[in-house]
Amino acid sequence: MLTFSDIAATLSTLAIEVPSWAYGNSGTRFKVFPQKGTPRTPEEKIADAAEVNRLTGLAPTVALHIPWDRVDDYSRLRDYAQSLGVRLGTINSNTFQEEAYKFGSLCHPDPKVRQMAIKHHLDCIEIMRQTHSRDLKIWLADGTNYPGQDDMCSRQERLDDSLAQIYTHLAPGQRIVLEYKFFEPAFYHTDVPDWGTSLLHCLAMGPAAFVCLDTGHHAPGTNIEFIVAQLLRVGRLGSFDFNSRFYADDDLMVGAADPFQLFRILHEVVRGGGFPNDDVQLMLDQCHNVENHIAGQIRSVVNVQEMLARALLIDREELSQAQEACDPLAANQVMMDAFYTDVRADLADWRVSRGLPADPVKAFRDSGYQDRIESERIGGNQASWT
Ligand code: PSV
Ligand code: MN
Repeated sequence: MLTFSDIAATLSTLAIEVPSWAYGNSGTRFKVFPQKGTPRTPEEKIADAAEVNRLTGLAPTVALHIPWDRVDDYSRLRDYAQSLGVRLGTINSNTFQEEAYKFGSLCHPDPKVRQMAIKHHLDCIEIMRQTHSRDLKIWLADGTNYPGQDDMCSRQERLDDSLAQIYTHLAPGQRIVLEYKFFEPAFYHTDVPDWGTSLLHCLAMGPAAFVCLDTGHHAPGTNIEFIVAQLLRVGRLGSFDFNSRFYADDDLMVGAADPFQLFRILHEVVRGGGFPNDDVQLMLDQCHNVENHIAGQIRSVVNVQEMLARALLIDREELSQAQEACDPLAANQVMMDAFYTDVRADLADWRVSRGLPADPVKAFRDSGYQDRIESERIGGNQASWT
């Protein structure tokens, strides 16, 4: 059994990207609950994200969503982020909120709509140049609600063609990460429903295209860690959107619903060379509907850190020996010993040794930051996904 000091150096390289939209108001299709102090501008979202990083040392980059985070001057936004000790990360395109996209975007039957969606992605690539972002993340709401509504195969061909057009505009060092989701908002069929479809399109695009795995986008019971292992094996796991689900795409705090699943996923990430590895971007994709936005983000990055620490504690040599000896009880015991190791006290010490608060959520509550933004952020339009 390894000890915390064996893994501390590796664990210290952990960096989790936070999503700008987590700081805005969110809810369900029934109700969005506004919170006091919610950011009204991309700058205010970045300031909140910087607070998460300041208290945890874990969140050095912020992902933007376009057009939600549209500004006139992206170099200025980049400098602003830098002045707060963070950087701008993945640029997320949005092809799900325009009237024109009612029947799809990159897969739409009408070439004019497809062209509009392609143009949006080219705009995102230009933003990436100015923000110094590496990744363009594409998630498509495309699909159909009824059998026969459109020809599924033709839609794949259109997607192939649209993605190829976008891909050719990537600058050296830039990447596309293609996210999949098995349902919603389309309910009969989705154009990129699973990792296999995403992978096929990535292979067709070229070596700078990777799959994005959102942990909430799978049917109940799916063995997500197998998908992680498989994508790492073929070198095409580009990024994670971490969150938790009980039912569907719930976007709850990662590690909240099933910490053991998160542990198993992170074990495969480590096993497959996905950590430490800058090429696998660990990102949150969450909404905080009933909890404080900033505290919810802090709790989430700490949850990833805790489960990663436990995954790193797995004695891989012992595990391999038990596996090669076909001894399932011993092999499983190695996994469970690591999983049941409480790393919270060691992590508190680790934080203090780096000048960070031992308990980041408590430190946030005591910091007065929330009071300050509640009194300063009066008027204007609070950010919200609706
Ligand atoms: C879609 O459900 C998704 O997971 C995509 O990553 C979007 O960009 C994000 O949620 C925010 O709507
Ligand atoms: Mn996502």
